Amino acid sequence: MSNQKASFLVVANRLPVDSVTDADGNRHWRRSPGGLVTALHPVLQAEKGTWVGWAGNAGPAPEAFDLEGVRLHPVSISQAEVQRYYEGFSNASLWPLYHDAVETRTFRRSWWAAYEEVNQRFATIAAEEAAQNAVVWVQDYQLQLVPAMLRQMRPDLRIGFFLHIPFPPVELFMQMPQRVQILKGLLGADLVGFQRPFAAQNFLRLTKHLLGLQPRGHYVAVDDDLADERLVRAESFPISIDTATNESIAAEPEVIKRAEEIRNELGDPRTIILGVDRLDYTKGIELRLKAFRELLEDGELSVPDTVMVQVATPSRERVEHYMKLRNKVELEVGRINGDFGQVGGPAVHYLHQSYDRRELTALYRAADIMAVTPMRDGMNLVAKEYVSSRLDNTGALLLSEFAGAAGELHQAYQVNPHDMAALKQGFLEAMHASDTDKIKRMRAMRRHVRKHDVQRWARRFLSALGVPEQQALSRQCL
Ligand code: ADQ
Repeated sequence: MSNQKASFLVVANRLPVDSVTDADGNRHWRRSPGGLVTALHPVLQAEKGTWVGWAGNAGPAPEAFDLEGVRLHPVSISQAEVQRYYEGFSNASLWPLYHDAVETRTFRRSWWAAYEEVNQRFATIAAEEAAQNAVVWVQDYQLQLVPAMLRQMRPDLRIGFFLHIPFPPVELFMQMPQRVQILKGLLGADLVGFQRPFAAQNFLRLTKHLLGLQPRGHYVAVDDDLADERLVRAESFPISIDTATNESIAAEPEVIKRAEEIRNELGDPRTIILGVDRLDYTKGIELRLKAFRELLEDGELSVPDTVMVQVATPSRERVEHYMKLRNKVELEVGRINGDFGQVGGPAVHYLHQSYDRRELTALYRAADIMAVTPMRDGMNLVAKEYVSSRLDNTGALLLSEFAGAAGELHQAYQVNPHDMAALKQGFLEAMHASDTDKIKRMRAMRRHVRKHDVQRWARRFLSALGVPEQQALSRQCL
C-alpha cells in the first residue's frame, strides 16, 4: 500500500465498500453499488485518490487499504458516537429539521459534542492524507463542520462540499441551537453545492441573516483569520444516476423475463402501482397508502384489477421515529389488505427488504405507475431510475412537487402529496392518461436523464471547484 499523499480526496460518512464473506469463510471488501461511487471512482483512480469514511461497524477502524486503485481510509466511530453523532445529531436533529420538520426534531447537547468530535476526526485524517494544494470533496449533512476544520489545518486545500438533502428556509434553520457553528462550518468550503437552486438561495440568505454577510449572485465573501477575504460559491448541482448502466441492466433478457414473471406472480393485474423507498417518514409512504385505500373505498380502483407493490428498505431502525413509522405503515398495509384483499391476492404487496439492482430494475419494468411522493426529498434517485428503465417509453411517473427531481422531470404527473384530494387525483390522472400522452412524457424525461447523468454531475461540480477539465474530468476519464 502506498503512503503517498492524495491530490484528490472524498470525505463521506460511509466508505463506498461492504465487507463480504466468501464461500470459504474469508472476509474481504467489495465496492458497494451506487451512483456516487460510480461517478467518483474513475476520478479517484485517475488521481490516485483517497476516500475517507466510516466502514460501518462501531469500534476501532481497520487499517487503510487499497481497492481497485483507490485508497480507502476508514475512520473509527465508537458505539456511543454511533448513537450520538449518527443516530442522534445527524438523524434525529438535522435530518428532520432539514426536511421541513415533517417529523419533530430533537436537540441534545451530548449529541452535538459527539458530532463536533467525529467531524474533527474526519477533518484530521483528511488533512493528514492530502497532498499540497489537493482537492477535497466533503459529502453531506453528517460532515458540515469538516470544511472549516479542514481549512483551519490546511489553508492550501481546495475544498468542496455537497449537501444531498434539502437545505431549509432561514426560519427553520434558525431553530438549530448550533446554527452559527454549522453555517461557519460550511463556509469553510470554496464551493457549497445543493440539489436545487432554492436551497442555495436559502443558504446565501442565511449568511446575511445570521452573520451579516453580503451575498452577491452565487457568491458570498467571508473574512476569516486565514485570508483577508475569501469568496465562497453556493450553487445547485442536481445529482443523478448512472444512466448508461441502468439502461443496459434494463435491457438484459433476464431482467425483461423477470419483469414478466413479477406481473404473473401478481395475478396479471391491469395496473401495477409501485413504490420503492427507504422506510423513512420523509418519503410519504403513509400518505400514498392512504390515497390508495381511499381510492379503493371510493370505488375508483378495485382489486385485483389494480395492485400496489410497496418496497420499503429497512433504514435507521434504532431511531425512534423510524420504529414508529414502521408500525404505522404496517398497520395501514394490514388494514387495506384486510378490507380489500382476497385469498392469495392482497391489495398491497409490502416488502420490507433490500433488493439487488436487477430485481429492482425488473420491478421498475413491471410497474405501470411509479409513485414517488415524498413530503420532502433532496433529489430522489428512484424517480430517475424508473424513467431510465422504461426503454419503450411506457409507464407513468407520479411525482411529488417536493422531491428535488420535480425541478427536472417536468413531464411527470406532479402532485402535492400533502393535499390528499390532489394526490388521489394524480393517481387517477396517471392511470387514465392515454398511451400517447404517457409516451410523450416518458420520452422527454428519458432524454433528460440520459443527458444529465451522475457523471455529468461530478464533472460540473469539480469544474466549478476549479479542477482542470483535462486533469480529472475528461469524458474518457469518466
Ligand atoms: P435517499 O434518501 O436514500 O438518498 P434516494 O435518492 O431515493 O433516497 O436513493 C435511494 C437509493 O436506494 C436508490 O438508488 C434506490 O434504487 C435504492 N433503493 C431503494 N430501495 C431499495 C431496496 N429495497 N433495495 C435496494 N436498493 C434500494 C439521499 C437523499 C436523496 C438524494 C440522494 C442522492 O435523501 O434525496 O437523491 O441522497 O443525493
